[in-house]
Amino acid sequence: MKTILCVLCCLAFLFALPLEADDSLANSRSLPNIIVIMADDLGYGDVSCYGATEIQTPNIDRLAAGGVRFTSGYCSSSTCTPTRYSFITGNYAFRKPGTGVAPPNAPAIIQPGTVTIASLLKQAGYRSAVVGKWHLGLGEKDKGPDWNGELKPGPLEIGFDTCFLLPTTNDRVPQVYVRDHRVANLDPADPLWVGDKQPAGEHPTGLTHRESLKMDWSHGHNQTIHNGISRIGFYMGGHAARFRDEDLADKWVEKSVEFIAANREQPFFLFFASHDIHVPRIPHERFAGKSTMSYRGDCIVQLDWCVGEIMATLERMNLTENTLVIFCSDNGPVMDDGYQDFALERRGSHRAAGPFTGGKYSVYEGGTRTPFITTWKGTIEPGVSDEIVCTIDLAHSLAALAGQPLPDGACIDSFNILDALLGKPRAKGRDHLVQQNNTGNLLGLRVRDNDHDWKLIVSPTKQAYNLIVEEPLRASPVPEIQLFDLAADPAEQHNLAEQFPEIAEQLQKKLDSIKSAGSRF
Ligand code: NG6
Ligand code: CA
Repeated sequence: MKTILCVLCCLAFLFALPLEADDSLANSRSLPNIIVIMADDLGYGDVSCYGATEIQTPNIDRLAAGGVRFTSGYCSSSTCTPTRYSFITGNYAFRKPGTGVAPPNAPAIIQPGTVTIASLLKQAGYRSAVVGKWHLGLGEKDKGPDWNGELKPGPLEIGFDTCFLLPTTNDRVPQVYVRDHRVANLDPADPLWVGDKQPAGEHPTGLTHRESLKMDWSHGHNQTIHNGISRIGFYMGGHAARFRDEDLADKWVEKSVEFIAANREQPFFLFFASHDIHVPRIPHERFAGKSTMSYRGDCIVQLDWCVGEIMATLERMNLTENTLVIFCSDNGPVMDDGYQDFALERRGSHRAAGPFTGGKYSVYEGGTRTPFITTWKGTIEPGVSDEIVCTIDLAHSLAALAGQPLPDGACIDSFNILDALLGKPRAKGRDHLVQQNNTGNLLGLRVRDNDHDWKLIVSPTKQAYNLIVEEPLRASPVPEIQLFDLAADPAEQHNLAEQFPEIAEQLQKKLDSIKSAGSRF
């Protein structure tokens, strides 16, 4: 009897094993793939589904036609590094000093051990990749990137399984790709040196060899020259590893397609971090002249092509019904951001920030209210939503989608607005949002209740950059406290702070309490 029981137990155990394994596979497979496509410096009015008429973006428009197009979709900051920091950590960047635009030799800004959108999805069984612009630093604190050695910590130490990166922005040195922990194609016999001081001896720069440049600079951007373009910062060596600006978009698509193909059998998370339409705007030759708006417009066409390629890849691999795609931007638009690329001269009647005031660097709506589209064939009902959603909410919302609770103290400014992102009827987005400039010394607070859509702007410096996107970049004087009624005045033209001082004060108190306690407490 004992032997029979023992044999039965063993048999049961043997049969149970593969069943359990199959079960967990089935569970993780039922999780959708997630792709976040983040454009760079793309304004609310820069794509045709948000009203642009001087340029057509058929692939982005197709996302909107098949998904939810948000009219109050935001990034959390009006520059790149703080928005990306918040997207990845779910925390407002103003809480962490050192999250402003990262220089070429910046060390990793997000420390290993931080709960991130990638670490949360990894726990749920996702394979994650970031492909494209990183701009969140690489390497150890006080040391920065070891360009000729191991580049860590970086994305792989905070939850991503693999990465293929442009380390900072392409107007900053160096022009090399980083694959996982190393500069790709680096020849050890020609080491890469990166610094902020001009090297001794003959070193052509945008100042000394200005006449040789294929795109002239307008402010800054006059240091080391590569590919006929002078940059911010200096570098030498690493010649075999250097890329051509014209090839970036193709490379992001190629590496993303590789990642999707390799992971199609299991849930994956791809952060497609486009460099378009940041300066220097150098599209591939096949996109040159494809818009009426010179380089800036041609880069929008190139960005739209990338979106089309990602979607075509999903279709080819039969993944559209199992993939949530989110399209967003890292900050609002700017025309002349340091190179003479005729963005202003050739803009025609185009309004890059759409109906809004301000752009990149400002906390007026144009700085952070940007295109924001979610699509998932068969799950998301197409439509337009005016719910308030922000890139900072993706950490919490996507963790919820993957069934991952947030650990205590993680993602303190990130809301679970998954239902709103999925366009569910009557689902609510946020009721308030803090908008910040690069360093967080200028803050905006949008608050929505049943009766009002208030916006408070606090500018201790009494200055705002890029207030009118259609004019050369400059600082304009503004009052320290401004209050707008966004429902009646979306363009933030009528300051009501003196008319409704008690409301301004109430919003100021709310802002102070968010600053000290976190958004969800
Ligand atoms: C600014 C640069 C600008 C751009 C920006 C970062 C100058 C004069 N301006 O300091 O060209 O690189 O930083 O842009 O150097 S972001 O989109 O990555 O935040
Ligand atoms: Ca940007």
